[in-house]
Amino acid sequence: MKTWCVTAVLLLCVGISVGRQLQQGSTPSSGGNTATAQATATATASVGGGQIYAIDPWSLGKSYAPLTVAASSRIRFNWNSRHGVYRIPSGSCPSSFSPGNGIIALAPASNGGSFTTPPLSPGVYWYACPVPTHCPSGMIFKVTVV
Ligand SMILES: [Cu+2]
Repeated sequence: MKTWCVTAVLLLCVGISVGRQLQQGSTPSSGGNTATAQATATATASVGGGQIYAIDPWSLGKSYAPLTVAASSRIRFNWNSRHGVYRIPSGSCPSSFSPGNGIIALAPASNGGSFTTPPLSPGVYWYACPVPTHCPSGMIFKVTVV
């Protein structure tokens, strides 16, 4: 069930409009043959001075707009079919999701699941699904913590 917090959406729109300009060439063309829904993280809760931003669902068939959040925010991924969450070192999908060299297995692929990051320190974080073809298909998400 999606409950859209109007305030959060308004705040996110600012970040999204900036983020779109920075997005790396993944905008579907009007003649494209894949239906890609732009998904936005929604602030769902406030915990310990930081907010939790939900990616729900973390799934194929969507692209995830870059998000800028305050320090101590957390990101929560919820998925229903076979997905997982890895941290990767850049916006390039790795050819292999073998841990090491900046690739961190946060939540290995599973049939449905949820993963919430710890409170994030300032920096740039790239998250991706490790299931083959999912990252280049759009399951990659940039978070900038300021
Ligand atoms: Cu996936």
